[in-house]
Amino acid sequence: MTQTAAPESPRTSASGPAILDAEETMSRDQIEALQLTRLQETLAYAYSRVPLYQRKFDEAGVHPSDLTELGDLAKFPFTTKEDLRQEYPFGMFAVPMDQVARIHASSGTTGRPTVVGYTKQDLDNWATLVARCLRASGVRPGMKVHNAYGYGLFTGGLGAHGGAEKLGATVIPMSGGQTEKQIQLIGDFAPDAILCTPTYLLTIGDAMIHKGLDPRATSLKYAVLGAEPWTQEMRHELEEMFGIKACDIYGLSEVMGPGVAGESVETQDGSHIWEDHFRPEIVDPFDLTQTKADGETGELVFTSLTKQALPIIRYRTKDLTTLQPGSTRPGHRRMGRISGRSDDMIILRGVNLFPSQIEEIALRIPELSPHFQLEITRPHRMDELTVKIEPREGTTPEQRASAAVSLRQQIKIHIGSSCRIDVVEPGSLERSNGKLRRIYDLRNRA
Ligand code: DLL
Repeated sequence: MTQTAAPESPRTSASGPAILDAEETMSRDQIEALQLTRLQETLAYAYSRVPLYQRKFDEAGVHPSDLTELGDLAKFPFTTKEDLRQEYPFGMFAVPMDQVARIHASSGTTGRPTVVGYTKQDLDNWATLVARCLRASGVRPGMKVHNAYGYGLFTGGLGAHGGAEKLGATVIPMSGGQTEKQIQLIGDFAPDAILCTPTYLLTIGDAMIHKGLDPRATSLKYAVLGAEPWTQEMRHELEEMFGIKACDIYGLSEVMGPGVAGESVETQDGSHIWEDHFRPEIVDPFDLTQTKADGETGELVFTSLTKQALPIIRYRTKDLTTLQPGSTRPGHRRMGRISGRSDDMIILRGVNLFPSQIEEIALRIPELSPHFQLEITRPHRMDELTVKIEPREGTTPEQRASAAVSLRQQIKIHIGSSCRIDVVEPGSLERSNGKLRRIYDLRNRA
């Protein structure tokens, strides 16, 4: 009897080599040629369809036809979160509402939320770019992906979901929170990869250990982590804890959502920005007219090249980083880790301080977690810093007390600032979409 072989399913290539999009393998020259055409189209499109851009370009005395080379972009005005807030809710949309397929919004803990929209084509491009990131980070068609980014108005959950589906993975749409249930489903469904914030993966790992489970014994092999800054120390800790490879994924709602840039598992050398869809620049946050060269630190600025519903021109991310030449995707530049936000730098009694420095120190003290908040007050005439930090689950009061002493000493030695340490209960600091607000600067009100 002859047997007909079953048709090969595209979902059987879990261990096969990655098949890249044509744009991923373009040379730098090809990318820049594509960027120039797309930039000219985007500027003309935004100017003719969004009153705010028309007003801002006119005020700055520039016209889309002034862009004849990529460097001309520096003549155009910046866009800020404040612009989106002022045009709340839909004033920056460039298409009629019947062409908007989806709306997302920032959590808006202070003031109005920022609202973003997508056409069907935008959603398709977004899924393509997230799929690229996941594939670069080791995820393959046919793998099971546990998605613990929050679903809802936040772009993390649905953005990651669309990319994982587009890649041909099996998505488990768990969303954030319910740590007990996360642990159960990771055990029962045996996912290959997990998508969530780095601090939430740590919370899951700590909770497993607290229950007597070994995170290294799970089926997980890859983690694709982002939505908040994280350090190399955190990567090492999570990779050791779970026996996985952890890669970065970067993005922001105003520019698209997750998937603006993603890291390659074989090099783990920073996220490649998908430059066929976004033109990045680095500018001096204190003198915005100064564009920085590759390798120099400054604020990351993005212009979208293909977006229909919400074209975004020179959006100031406030994220501080560098641009470097591409490695595994040579036509696309890589971003360094985000060292901080230009609005997150604390000047404490004249010393510049970023939350990432505290994270690095906290991770070297085994009894402490990197879940912390910095509170700055000025009760008399001097600034005072209080670090509120959660200890690891299962630590004793004595261990917590001695960890607080070590943390205070290490901050004094490495940063030069004296501070108070307040070790709070595990899980007690407030989170939004799995992210902790790091800084509470109460100096003006104190
Ligand atoms: O956090 C989108 C996202 C979701 C990215 C899931 C990655 C994974 P927003 O809520 O608009 O969007 O927050 C954007 O988060 O400007 C950065 O300050 C920070 N951020 C995002 N990804 C990273 C990362 C999403 N990989 C803001 N490293 C950005 C450091 C990140 N910071």
